[in-house]
Amino acid sequence: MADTNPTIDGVPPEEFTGLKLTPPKTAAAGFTAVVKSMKEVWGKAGILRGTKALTVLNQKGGVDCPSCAWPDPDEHRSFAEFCENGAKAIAWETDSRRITPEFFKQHSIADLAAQSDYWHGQQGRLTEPMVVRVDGTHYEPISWDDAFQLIATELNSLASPSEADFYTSGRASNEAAFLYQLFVRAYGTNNLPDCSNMCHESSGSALSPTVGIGKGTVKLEDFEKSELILILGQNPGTNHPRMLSALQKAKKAGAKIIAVNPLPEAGLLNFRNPQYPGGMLGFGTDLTDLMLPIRINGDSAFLQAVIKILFEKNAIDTAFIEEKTEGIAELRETIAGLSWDVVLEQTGLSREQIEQAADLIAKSERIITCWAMGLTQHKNAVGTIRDVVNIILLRGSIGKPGAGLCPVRGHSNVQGDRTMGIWEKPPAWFLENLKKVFGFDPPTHHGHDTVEAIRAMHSEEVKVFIGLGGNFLSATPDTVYTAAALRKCRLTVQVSIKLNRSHLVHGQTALILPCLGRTEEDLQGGEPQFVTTENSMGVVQMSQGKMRPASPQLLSETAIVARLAKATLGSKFTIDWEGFSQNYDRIRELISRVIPGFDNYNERVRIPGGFYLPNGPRDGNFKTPNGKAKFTVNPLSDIRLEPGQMLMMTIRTHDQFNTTIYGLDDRYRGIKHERRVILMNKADVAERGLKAGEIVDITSHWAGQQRVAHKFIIVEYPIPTKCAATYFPETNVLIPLESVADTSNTPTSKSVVITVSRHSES
Ligand SMILES: Nc1nc2c(c(=O)[nH]1)N[C@H]1C(S)=C(S)[C@@H](COP(=O)(O)OP(=O)(O)OC[C@H]3O[C@@H](n4cnc5c(=O)[nH]c(N)nc54)[C@H](O)[C@@H]3O)O[C@H]1N2
Ligand SMILES: Nc1nc2c(c(=O)[nH]1)N[C@H]1C(S)=C(S)[C@@H](COP(=O)(O)OP(=O)(O)OC[C@H]3O[C@@H](n4cnc5c(=O)[nH]c(N)nc54)[C@H](O)[C@@H]3O)O[C@H]1N2
Ligand code: SF4
Ligand SMILES: [Mo]
Repeated sequence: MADTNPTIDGVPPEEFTGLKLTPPKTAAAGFTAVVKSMKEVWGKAGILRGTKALTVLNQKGGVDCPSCAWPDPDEHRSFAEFCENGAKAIAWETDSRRITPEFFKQHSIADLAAQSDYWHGQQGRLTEPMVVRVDGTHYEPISWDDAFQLIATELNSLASPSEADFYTSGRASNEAAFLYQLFVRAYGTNNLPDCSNMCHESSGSALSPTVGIGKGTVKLEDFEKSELILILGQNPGTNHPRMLSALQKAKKAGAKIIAVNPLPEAGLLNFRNPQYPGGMLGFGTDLTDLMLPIRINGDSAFLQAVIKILFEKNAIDTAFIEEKTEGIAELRETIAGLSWDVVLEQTGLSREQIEQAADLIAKSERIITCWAMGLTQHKNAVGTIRDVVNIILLRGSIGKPGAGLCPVRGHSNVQGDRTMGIWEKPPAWFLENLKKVFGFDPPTHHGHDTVEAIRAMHSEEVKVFIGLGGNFLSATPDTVYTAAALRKCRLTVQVSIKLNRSHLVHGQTALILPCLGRTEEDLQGGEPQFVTTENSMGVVQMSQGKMRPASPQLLSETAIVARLAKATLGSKFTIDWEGFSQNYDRIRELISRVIPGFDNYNERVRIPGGFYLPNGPRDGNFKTPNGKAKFTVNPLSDIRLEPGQMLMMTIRTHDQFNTTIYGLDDRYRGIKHERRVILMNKADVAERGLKAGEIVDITSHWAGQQRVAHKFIIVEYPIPTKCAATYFPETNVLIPLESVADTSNTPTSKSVVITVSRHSES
């Protein structure tokens, strides 16, 4: 493969920033985290604005943190209900710097593409709608009316509505998301790919058929009531920092914790809670009782070995299994044939370690299993998560306090967006309800998910791409291919708050539509509006921005969707788009008529703290066709590494939110001021005749194809042999579009087969 070019291929520039290494940390948070939060917020937003933004963060009636989807306590919120990374998200959004039309006049699109993702984020907030027309080199201002007209004309000129794709990133509010899917379906397609397709889709695919709901079943308060918490493939210290408070409380109440992770992540080891004086002074709580340094994608082998031991010990909840489940006989029979040799090879663990874990599981009746991307982004991800379900069902550990399944969601409203109908495969009941309430026939054929959307753009079957938030180019796999796909579009549109790479690798015509962030006051017809979101535990609550908008020209996402719908559909349906955007209560009123669990939405969401959505399994009811939870038989990983190959996971640093790069450090892992690194085991480095600090190129291998990412510095790290780690999105160029999880079609961002070789300037 030839060298890649940021301007054409959408890859970040291959420049080093100056690596500094310190030993990995063995505790998370504490005083440094507080100092970092304040430095970030005051540095970007200024002291007054920054403090104002933070005082309403995660408070009842305030702003729901726009970062992750971890829930807030139902009761007793402290004055500082946020974490370092929540503060970074706020600082990033309340940035006092501005990108004006003058900026785009000065910098061509090609120049901007040559800058790093970090630099893009440092330029400040977008302020006006911008357009680049066919063969243009620079973005130019465009009025909102002209922008909507341009999109409407393109959409209405397509031979079929399925020639357009409508992406959503998980920060969009319930109101914006509901209106968006309504518009897209009224327009005539289910082409609603979203970030969830790359994230927890595997969890939904695993949970819906087995327990009858595609979401988690625990509440925050369950953590304190649990005897055992299993955390698989998740780095909460960085990605869900306030989960550490819940783990700390659980520990203090006597729970044990098992962490399954190739890396000894600081947040899994010890937590110094900055909300308590002791935590600030450096006194922490040890969290994990059993740390299992598993090989990448060895989880299914680990879980199946545990299941085998549970059967052998007869440590199963027979009464629960008989009453509530089906399919155990087949599981028992298949698992009996599991080979320990395969288990030990795939997990890289010892038999004793696995037996210790099984022992703790066998002894506990109230078990919570938490997981995130370390489980969901593999070929056999859905099967692995179904094995998590198998363990929970064997122990009867669901439908009672302190027990259950806890997929920990990513984006702050990704779960709510799906509830609102952002789904390329909408269930029939949802479409029927839309028809009943809005009087049109929604399309029933399935639309494109993210991977299918990329393929469809590449084959020019799709000609228009619209992104409600997110950074499609950088978040998706196979960067060079995806860049080519976006470039083939007639029109690409990005609704954004800051500059990102998806603005710079674009269709023949492209629009940037700048919108309000969640911290900003949203006035419609002079009346302040609020939006609502659903967190990882199914709590729906309000969020109301209080800050002055970054520019008077910004529109809310809801207003953008409403005006786009009006421009495109005119008065084709009796849907009062304008009325919706004037008063969000009207949208919520309609949501309550379409989606179960939202009765009296407007009233109940105004109660401080919001309300829980119904959750069958939480109450012991499995809404599967016959009312039983299902045991399933699942495959092990079929990845066989050839000599010299390693399996690579692409992970987040402590200084990023997905493709948004706040800074260049990965503080807890001791990797500073550099993102172009590859973490390898010392033995693997030596075996290849390489040395720590050397620069390598990484080649991925897939079905005879090779993809290359250039210039990464070797960092020796405590990671199992044959495993490597790099940061996303720099290495997305290595992930083949075809390499996806079975059933969920999620890109396998955590299982990339690679080799490394000394970098050569060719
Ligand atoms: N600050 C911050 N917060 C975030 C985000 C962010 O980027 N920054 N992103 C948000 C989003 S959208 C999401 S989805 C979540 C992501 O949250 P995480 O899933 O925690 O994020 P990743 O960095 O992808 O980390 C995956 C973890 O799984 C481990 N892992 C990787 N492969 C395997 C495996 O095969 N088996 C096991 N057992 N472990 C494995 C890695 O070592 C790492 O600790 O965080 C959300 N919150
Ligand atoms: N290799 C690899 N790839 C991955 C992953 C991985 O672990 N490894 N993780 C995957 C996962 S879990 C996810 S969720 C996806 C994330 O995919 P996306 O959700 O598409 O990406 P983000 O980086 O979260 O989006 C950032 C952009 O959102 C815009 N934005 C921020 N706030 C707002 C807002 O309030 N409104 C609007 N309209 N725009 C806003 C900003 O302009 C910003 O540039 O990436 C996936 N890609
Ligand atoms: S844990 Fe997540 S939601 Fe809570 S403050 Fe931190 S980043 Fe925000
Ligand atoms: Mo995610």
